[in-house]
Amino acid sequence: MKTACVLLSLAVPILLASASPPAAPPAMPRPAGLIANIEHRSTMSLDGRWHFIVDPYDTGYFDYRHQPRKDGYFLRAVPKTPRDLIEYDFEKSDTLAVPGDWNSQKKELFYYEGTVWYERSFSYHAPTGRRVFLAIGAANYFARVWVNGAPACEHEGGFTGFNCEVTGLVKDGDNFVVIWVNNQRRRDAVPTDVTDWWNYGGLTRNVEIVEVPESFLEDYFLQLRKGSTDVIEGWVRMSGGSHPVTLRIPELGVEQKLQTDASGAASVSLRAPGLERWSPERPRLYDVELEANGETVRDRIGFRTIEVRGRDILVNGKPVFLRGVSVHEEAPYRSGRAATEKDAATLLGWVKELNGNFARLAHYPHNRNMARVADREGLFLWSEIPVYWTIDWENPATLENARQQLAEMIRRDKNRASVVLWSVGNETPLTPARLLFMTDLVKTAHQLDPSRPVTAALETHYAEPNVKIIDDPLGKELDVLGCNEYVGWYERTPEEADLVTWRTVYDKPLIMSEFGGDARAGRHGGPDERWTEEYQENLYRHQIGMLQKIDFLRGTSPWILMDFRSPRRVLPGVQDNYNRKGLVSNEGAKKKAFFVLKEFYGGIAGRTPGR
Ligand code: GCB
Repeated sequence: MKTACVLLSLAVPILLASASPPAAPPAMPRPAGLIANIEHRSTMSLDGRWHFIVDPYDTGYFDYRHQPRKDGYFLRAVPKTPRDLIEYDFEKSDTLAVPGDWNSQKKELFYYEGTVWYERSFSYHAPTGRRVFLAIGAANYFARVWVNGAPACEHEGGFTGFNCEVTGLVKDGDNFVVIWVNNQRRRDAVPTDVTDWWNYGGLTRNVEIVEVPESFLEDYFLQLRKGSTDVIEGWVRMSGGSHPVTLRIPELGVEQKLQTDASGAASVSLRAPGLERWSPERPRLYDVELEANGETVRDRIGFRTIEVRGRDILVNGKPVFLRGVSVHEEAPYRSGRAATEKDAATLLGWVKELNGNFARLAHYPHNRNMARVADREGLFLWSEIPVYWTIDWENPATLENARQQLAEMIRRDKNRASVVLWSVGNETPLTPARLLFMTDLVKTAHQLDPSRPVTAALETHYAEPNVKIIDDPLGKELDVLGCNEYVGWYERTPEEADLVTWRTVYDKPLIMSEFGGDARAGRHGGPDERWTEEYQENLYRHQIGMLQKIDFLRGTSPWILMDFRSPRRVLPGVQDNYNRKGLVSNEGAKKKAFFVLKEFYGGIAGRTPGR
């Protein structure tokens, strides 16, 4: 893994990974299609305090013969007479904040992996002639949802949102929702059972009720046509049927009337003279309005092109160098899952302070605020699915799961100008089964979004003692090569980076998607002393020297912006369950290497080093 270079008190027991997914109850519907731009629809937030029950044996779901219970906790039953036997009580149970993971909120849940039941009530006026959805931004990892005791939907995948249609389930007055969330790691899941990050469980992102018309604008995709400066093209899709849709961009004087076909689709192609393209230097966003069936959906969209030509990445037709850093969805100053706009602004603010124009969002789709803030601030993003390390490559259900997560990631963020790269995975092994699996994902990404290049963080090896070569056969399928390498940390010394040169068998741009080493903030010593800020600083200096000699290098995203929790990192007094490769500590202290990278990026802003 590490020598790799890549194209690119426990009251509750800790549960071990099980071999197979939890059995589905009968008649649990699949989620409805994701509704685009939920944040600007008519919504009612269900964020706040939710009651929870920790259920390591899944008592609320299965009976003692392991059959799904008809009287499970989802009924939220209350005794009607003193004789009634009901062995749970949400009302009297403790609460957790939503959004938020359970591990960082309750000491006794720090290491917990298993089932937690969430419950909250809400009063509601069920609108007539409207459809109602329950939108869950993310539930890690598996979720089953009931509204007023009736099954609403289930979803697998911890980092993408899903919607359950609850039109017939909600009523006027008091309602309740119960969500079973299970974060048991599984060999056949995506991600699989071993990762280098904390398996934060729970309702980690916003939960809201969304109201839309009977036939509603479900999705749309608007982009600047490649090679053009003012032609916007794409499509809109109604939930079904032929309907008029009006598209307006008032600041550009654009108004286009569309008519969807019987399937609900219409394509868009329009000229918008005077359009100012989005770029990191001038992140111009336009108010876009889409009116359909009495609903006006408002978005803020930036228009730019992204292309790969030979070894160059072109944005708006001009070569760019991506001055970045990798980022985990870890909350600054408090740890746990980041979820808020403020978290996103802090994390991405540090990227800007580094003189960066790019963040690699590792290793899974991050919350929606990241791309919104990046759109506003003028940062490029790499967005990835958790196809990480040793996936169950030969399992068709695992591939289907990965495809679904890829589709959900693309569906939510495809209108964000900041997102310039979709990544289909990280450090995957060189086996035929993996190649088929990953190739399928690359093709799926291209099909779903023909406008953006696809990448992956690959591993590499030495062709000669000091020559690293990028020749992973997956490179053939990718548009941009991602490569992770740890010269000076997992292999060799920082000084030896001076000897290393790089080759590729592909005429494609390379992003060095990871490099780095651990330092405990405030720990000082010589440049040869591991875990010190000086060691990390020295490593960055030598890495930067090596990287600048790679003539096909078009971006860097060292590992990593901020220290993040990982159960793999157990060294007392140093790691204490944190991966310490951050340029910033989990408490927000900037380490010496932060300033080395900042200086480097400041010096190359606007040009491509090594060219
Ligand atoms: C890697 C992985 C990343 C790890 C990192 C490390 O290659 O892609 O997820 O956290 O190395 O620190 O070892």
